[in-house]
Amino acid sequence: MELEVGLRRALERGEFVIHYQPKVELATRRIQGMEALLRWNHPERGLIQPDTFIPLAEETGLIIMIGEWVLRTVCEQSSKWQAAGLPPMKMAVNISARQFKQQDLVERIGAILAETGFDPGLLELELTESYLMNNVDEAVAKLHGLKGMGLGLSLDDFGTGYSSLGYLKRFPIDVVKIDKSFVDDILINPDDATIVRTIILMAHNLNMKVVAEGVETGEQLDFLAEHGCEMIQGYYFSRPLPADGFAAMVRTWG
Ligand code: G
Ligand code: G
Ligand code: MN
Ligand code: NA
Repeated sequence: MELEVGLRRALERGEFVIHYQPKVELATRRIQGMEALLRWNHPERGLIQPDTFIPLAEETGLIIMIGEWVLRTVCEQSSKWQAAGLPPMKMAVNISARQFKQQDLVERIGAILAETGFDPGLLELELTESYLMNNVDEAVAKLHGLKGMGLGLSLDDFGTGYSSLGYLKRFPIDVVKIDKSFVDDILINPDDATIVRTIILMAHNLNMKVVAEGVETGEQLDFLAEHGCEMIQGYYFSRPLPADGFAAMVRTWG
């Protein structure tokens, strides 16, 4: 209850902040894009991670307003960076189940793009299979609506849900994100190594690219590179950083 009141106030008082984590393209070692990750800068408790408050925001429906704030904020931030001379980079935003369920999701996102003048080609949505599978026909129609506006679509936490490969081919998805839980033990657990290799093969056969999440070591990176994974996200390159820190990192990057 206290948290719910706090969440409402957090929006009004501007207590949310976004951190950015790079996605690095293995072939070129360049920053291809980033994932926007929400944090709550609580006046007493300090920086709160999203796992603590996103579920409540979902339950109460506040996620709709928070999600729109995130979208608007990252579009504005990205435009500021480009005005300051940073190269255009893809911006990925997480979309929760409740947000995805909105009937007018496509129109709402279109309105924010129009309002901020942001290039839809640079915006990517991270979606999870659990809610796409809930109502496949409706999901397919929405995904085509989003693609029709020029957005990129990626499938987050891949492999952790009840992935139905039969449905996967119906989704116009550009990128599959291999969940950190598979990457963690890639070098010591043969089953995880097999799963990761299989996800990469499957994605490529469906014309999707692959991002591996939670990459922390050079050995993990080498394994992923060897098996054709295109992009890496993880502490090996960078933790999620506040906007200023992210911009500084981009400026000094290789
Ligand atoms: O950095 P990490 O602890 O940031 O993120 C934890 C989880 O919170 C991730 O699974 C991520 O998908 C989710 N998350 C982070 N930012 C957002 C956001 O802006 N919107 C939604 N819906 N989920 C987010
Ligand atoms: O939306 P998603 O669940 O994919 O969010 C990614 C989560 O993984 C965020 O919480 C982010 O902070 C976290 N993360 C990203 N890279 C690493 C990493 O290399 N190690 C660990 N432990 N967490 C990571
Ligand atoms: Mn994500
Ligand atoms: Na994930």
